[in-house]
Amino acid sequence: MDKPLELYYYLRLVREFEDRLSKMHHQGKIPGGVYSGLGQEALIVGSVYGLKKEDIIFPLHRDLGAFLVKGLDPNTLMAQILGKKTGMSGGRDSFLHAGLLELGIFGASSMLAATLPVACGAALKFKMKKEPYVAVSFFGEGASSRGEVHEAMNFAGVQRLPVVFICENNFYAFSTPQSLEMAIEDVADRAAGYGFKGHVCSGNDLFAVMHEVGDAVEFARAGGGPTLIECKTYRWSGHSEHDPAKYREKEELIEWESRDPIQRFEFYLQKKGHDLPKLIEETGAKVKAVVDEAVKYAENSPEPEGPEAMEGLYATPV
Ligand SMILES: Cc1ncc(C[n+]2csc(CCOP(=O)(O)OP(=O)(O)O)c2C)c(N)n1
Repeated sequence: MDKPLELYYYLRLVREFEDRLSKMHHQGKIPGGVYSGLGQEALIVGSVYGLKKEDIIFPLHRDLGAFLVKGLDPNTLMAQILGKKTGMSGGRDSFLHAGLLELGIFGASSMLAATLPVACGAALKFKMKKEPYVAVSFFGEGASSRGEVHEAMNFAGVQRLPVVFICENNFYAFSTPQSLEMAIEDVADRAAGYGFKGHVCSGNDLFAVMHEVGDAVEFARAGGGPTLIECKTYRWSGHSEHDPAKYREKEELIEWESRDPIQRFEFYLQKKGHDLPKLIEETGAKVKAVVDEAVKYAENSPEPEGPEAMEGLYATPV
């Protein structure tokens, strides 16, 4: 598949997957929370698409799409979300905390931003072993107020670590608006205090994200050190499926929906000469089939046996 079409496929796959999860949540089929990233697809696809398998990503609760773009089988992801034995953690927890190191995906911790210092640890290992890989750590603007973010960025700056910090600024941390989260406009400004560059870009513009992240990854790989990239975006849904998001103005949501990152990319594809209605239909059918198959696979997968919950808790004595 040529690159723009593959990017389009991922944008549509992430949206279809999350859309389906939202419906399944309302049908009572999902044991756990669903934190939709609808509207934020470009920043996820744009950040993860160009990475190597050995690069490690540290996604958070709204970054389900990152798993798909990093190469996780949609069947396995759906099985994980439904708590089945065939999921990454064999049914031991929800999507939120699972990772898969073979694919360079580190599972999130419940404590927001607790993975940023871990990303620095991974980056330090790359640096010490002279491996040409990069750690990419995602977090929201709400999480950016936590102390661990300061500690991680300070350490990354001092050690010139190959890490890229990606702040998904969607202007709300649950119901708290950005104006009550911080006294500055751009989280990226904080990078200066740690001795590295901070850039702001539109998280709804796939190419803008790809350029910023691509440059930062290249810089980190070449030994230049960390970069902070702030992607301005918006989550169309509430914080989670149980949040009706009444704290936002309808007009604000409509404005951001009109900045749909996928429609924007479709416009690009049309300008490139693609038959857009045909492409929309064909890609839609393709991603629907992938998600249908994932749901079927997950629903038909076995539940874990009770006693298995005790496995893997302690290291096996040598
Ligand atoms: C340390 C900590 N405080 C609070 C929470 C509860 N919590 C989970 S997500 C969230 C909002 C996070 O907002 P932000 O970081 O902006 O990311 P977004 O959800 O907007 O993507 C909160 C308050 C938590 N998980 N960890």
